[in-house]
Amino acid sequence: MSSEKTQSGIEMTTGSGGEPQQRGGEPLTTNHGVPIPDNQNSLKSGERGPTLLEDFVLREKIFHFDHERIPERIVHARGTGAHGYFECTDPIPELTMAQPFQKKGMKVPVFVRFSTVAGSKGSKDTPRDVRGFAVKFYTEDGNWDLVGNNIPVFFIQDAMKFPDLIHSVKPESDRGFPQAASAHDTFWDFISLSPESMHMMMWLMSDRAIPRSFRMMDGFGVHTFRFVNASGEATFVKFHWRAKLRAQSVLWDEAVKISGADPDYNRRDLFEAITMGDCPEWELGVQVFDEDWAAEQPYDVLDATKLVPEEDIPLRIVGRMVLDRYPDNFFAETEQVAFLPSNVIPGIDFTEDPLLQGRLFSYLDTQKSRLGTTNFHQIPVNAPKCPMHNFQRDGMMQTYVHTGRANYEPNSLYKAGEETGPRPADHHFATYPDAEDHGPKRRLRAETFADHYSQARQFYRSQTPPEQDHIVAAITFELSKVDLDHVRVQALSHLRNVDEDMAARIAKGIGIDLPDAATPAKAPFDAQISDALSIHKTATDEPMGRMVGVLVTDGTEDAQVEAIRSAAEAAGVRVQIVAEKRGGVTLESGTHLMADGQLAGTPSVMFDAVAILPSEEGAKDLAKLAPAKDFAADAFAHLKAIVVSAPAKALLEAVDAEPDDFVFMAEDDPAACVEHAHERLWSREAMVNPAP
Ligand code: HDE
Repeated sequence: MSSEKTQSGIEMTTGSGGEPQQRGGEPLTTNHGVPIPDNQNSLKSGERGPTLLEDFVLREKIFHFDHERIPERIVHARGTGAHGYFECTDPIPELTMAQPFQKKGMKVPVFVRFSTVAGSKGSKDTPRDVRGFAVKFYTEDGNWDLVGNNIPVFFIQDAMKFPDLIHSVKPESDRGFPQAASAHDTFWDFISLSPESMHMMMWLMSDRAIPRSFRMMDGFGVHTFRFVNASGEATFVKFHWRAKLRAQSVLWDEAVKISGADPDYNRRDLFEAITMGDCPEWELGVQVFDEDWAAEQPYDVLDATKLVPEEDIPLRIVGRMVLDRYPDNFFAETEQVAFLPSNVIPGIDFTEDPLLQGRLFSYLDTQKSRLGTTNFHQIPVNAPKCPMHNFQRDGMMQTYVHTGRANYEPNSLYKAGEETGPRPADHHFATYPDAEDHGPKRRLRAETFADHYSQARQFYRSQTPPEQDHIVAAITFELSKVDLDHVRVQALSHLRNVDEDMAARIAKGIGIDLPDAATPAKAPFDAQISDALSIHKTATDEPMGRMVGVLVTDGTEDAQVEAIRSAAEAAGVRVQIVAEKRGGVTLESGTHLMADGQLAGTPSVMFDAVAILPSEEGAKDLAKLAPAKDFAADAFAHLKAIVVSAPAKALLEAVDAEPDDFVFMAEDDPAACVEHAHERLWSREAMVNPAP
């Protein structure tokens, strides 16, 4: 923000985009700069008389308010964003001339938006859903948008099917529900009539679809792109964002309860982490391969329902991304940011992936309907940070004041110095001249796209047993929400081709007979197990970035709280104090401890691990409170590490929580809740919530 005097001496206060800022204290004006005396009362004829039409102050205020909302994104409506930077750690000029990858240590500013897909803007953060992971790099060669997801494959192979896919998952058209949910008839109907979706469905029914935090989520460019180097040589490339805190998820029962306790769970987490200086970070890995290698694979690299296993082409880490600044204004930045997969820069090019090709049109098109003008690129968050020149002019909401006479090319006026003209360029985006003869025009699906089950099977079989249990439980839950029998049967007929045992467990869970298997377009094969596909097998062994909840009462021992706090500080773990009243408690020593959350509004689902530290008297009080019992029961059912003071054992007993390896005595090991904050005791799950 800056303050400057105009020639006439008027002081202008502007933000980074040149927009007016309200700092408090300045006289209020209309949008046209007229100072106004009163922003609270409309202009009336007499003290109790009618409001006058001439009140332009009132009319302008209401007029602007009436038009504050813009259409929400047709998909990915609910999201949150942040500014940051990408830093090159391993330059790859031999592979690409893309500017972010040229020099070690070179930093490029980025804006990132994370989102859910199906829900409306006002829905919750924790539905079972894919998460968007869209990154805008503001490079010296223009904006490059890597518009990805937290799942490396997609439901469909051809953009032609996208409107149908989205119609099927959105609230059903006759009744307008369910909101932000895939567990309903129309979605499963579409899915089970589109077997190409089976691989993506395995991911969607896995824990990947209920991330603990955006900070603990990997991202993927999904499509195969092309890298092009300065000599014009191309290779195929796939992009992966790998979270520094590694991927972690919540349990389904937690997700359901979090959506009630804090529908903004993921958004708040990102905001708090960044504003507290705990800046989230990802590595960017690339998988690079050539056309010959691609031609030998049992799948087509142009098919977005397939991934390239990391065991076959390991990730080469080329940089890191840090998000270090939350937007100043949610609407101006996060809501108005417009990502375009068609935004590529010299060194990055598309492939013939038919899903990607459709996206190249859709995103540009949708911004016009969402942001209302072809000039959406002038909105500060969308504007390139490098020089930009062309002869496109005018249009709604034109904010540039183009000067000079020539608004066309070729022109000779430029030479006369009246117009700057296009930037002289020996460095520019040149489409990779794919020389392949693609044959006659036809509407069809390539034969090489026909195997719908092998990678779905590979994903399922690469999971640990608890992860497989979660997939079985998720599909059982979803299909139990499906009312139409034939849809369940259709779905199960495909699931049999993925894994017989999984399908049998789901059928048992629903309580129906296993139908015949669907006839595959191409017989699946057993691909090699890929550990990289499992969250559990690639999990972190550090609790950094997690949050511990400490439930206290009057008389709680100071030393126990202190031990947790100091262990947490050393480990980069956050601690929140929870008490019956927000005003806090008086500890054993007589010290007052303020609470960060009121017990009734801060259930244990908000934390990765908990400590329940009541005094003798406090434990008796807690035993009478339903939220206290839920706090303990849920922490136990959600397989978390629990530290308890001796009196709190009674609370555990009251909720039938049998102490096990993840229940620790505060007298012995108060910091255990910090040490195990990134872990769950999976063996407890069979006891408390067995999968079918
Ligand atoms: Fe999108 N998608 N998409 N999508 N998508 C949109 O563009 C679309 C697909 C993704 O935070 C829309 O600006 C088509 C794959 C993200 O602003 C829209 C197809 C992947 C975001 C659109 C796909 C994505 C969007 C709606 C199939 C992962 C949010 C608003 C051909 C690689 C971006 C907008 C943000 C948003 C179309 C498939 C990711 C309608 C036609 C595959 C992260 O244009």
